[in-house]
Amino acid sequence: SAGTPRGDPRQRAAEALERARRRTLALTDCLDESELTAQHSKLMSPLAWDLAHVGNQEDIWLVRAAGGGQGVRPDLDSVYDAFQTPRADRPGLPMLSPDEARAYIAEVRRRAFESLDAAPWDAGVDPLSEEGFVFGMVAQHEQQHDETMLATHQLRRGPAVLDAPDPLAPMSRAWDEDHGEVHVPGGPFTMGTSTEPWALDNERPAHTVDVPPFDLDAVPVTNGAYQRFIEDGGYRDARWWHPEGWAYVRKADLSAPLFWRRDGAMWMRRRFGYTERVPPAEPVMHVSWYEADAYARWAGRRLPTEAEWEKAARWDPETGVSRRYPWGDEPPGEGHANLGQRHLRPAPAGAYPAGAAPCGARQLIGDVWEWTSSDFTGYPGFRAFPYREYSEVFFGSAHKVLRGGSFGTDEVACRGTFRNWDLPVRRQIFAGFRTARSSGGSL
Ligand code: AVJ
Ligand code: FE
Repeated sequence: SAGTPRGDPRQRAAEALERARRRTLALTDCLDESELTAQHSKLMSPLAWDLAHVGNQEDIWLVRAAGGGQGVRPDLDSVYDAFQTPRADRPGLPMLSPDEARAYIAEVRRRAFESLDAAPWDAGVDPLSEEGFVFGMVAQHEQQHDETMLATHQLRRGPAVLDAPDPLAPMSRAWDEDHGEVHVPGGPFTMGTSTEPWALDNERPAHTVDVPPFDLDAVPVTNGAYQRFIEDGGYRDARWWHPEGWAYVRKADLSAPLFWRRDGAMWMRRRFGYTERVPPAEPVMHVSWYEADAYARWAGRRLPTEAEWEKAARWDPETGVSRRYPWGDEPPGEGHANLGQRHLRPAPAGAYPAGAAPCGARQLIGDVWEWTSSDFTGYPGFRAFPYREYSEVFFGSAHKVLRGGSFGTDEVACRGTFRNWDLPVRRQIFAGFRTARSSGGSL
């Protein structure tokens, strides 16, 4: 049925874990010890911390919780607990050296595979291991840190160390000029999931939400469109800004997305160690929620709610059923979406026609995370699982929801129901947005 992984669940888990590890090593083997232990930005951990942290979570959840073992290094839990030490203070921790971290995570992985072989996966036997949930959770966790490490690479100064081919441009017109919008009719749809086996607690349970009719940008807002907001004095006009956003741009003295710099009449940006002209047709990224919100108001529009985003991405008007992905239930293929760090940038707006949703919107999955207007809260019937610190402690009005994944998100950590969240001031993540308006006049 839809939402059930194909093939042997053990094999699916093993493949997801191995794919995550190949990526973790690719992101860390390319830098020397001093670069791995340096703090490239106060916003981020040293890469050597992420490296051992993914292994420590695997030690806790796969070696100990699922496998019933003693754990490889329980004494390291406090060093790699994200809640005990904020990112800015992590350089002061008694961390493993990069080589020690590599040996630690390899040993944890060896023991995790023993747990995987022994796990009783009959439905109902053990909620921690049913359908391999906890293995999927750990693979998603490592991939999320890999995306965070990719953001650290973007913040790092110095010569480029990563390389990847560019994504294909759309075949058709210049989408940066007039990208148009799509219509989503009003009415109820199923939001969230109760059947997707590796869905995290915050995606559950499935519930009905009645969404009034709205129009949505067919593609994410582009650099070209965003430049017009800048050139129209958008950053200097309080009318467009949320009051907190206005205070923030004044104080931080912001005038463009992070990593942009003006060179005469041209906008330039730094991207993974290279400086290049800002490509007008590409989705804008490295903007905070406040900037996205201000742009939308300037454009006479607003950010979509999280429910609107998910209805546009999943609701099939033919069947009334919510899909796993905009294009259907099949896992993301290379023609559907720009995911998995195959490329080191978003594709131009209008790419991936095969990944379009029933409403016609493109690039909802992949390319850039999309800010929504919604606060991160639990769905009706939410139950924290397997630990409160994954989601529940972040619920409230401090964090805004992002949807859809970026070019740096692996498919295991991305689907139509997947919810990401961050503070509205965050700019180092691979986040952009699209805008919406209610049908029939009012915003
Ligand atoms: C879901 C991306 C906000 O990185 O803080 C990693 C994921 N949780 N380790 C984050 C996560 C625990 C989380 N985000
Ligand atoms: Fe983590």
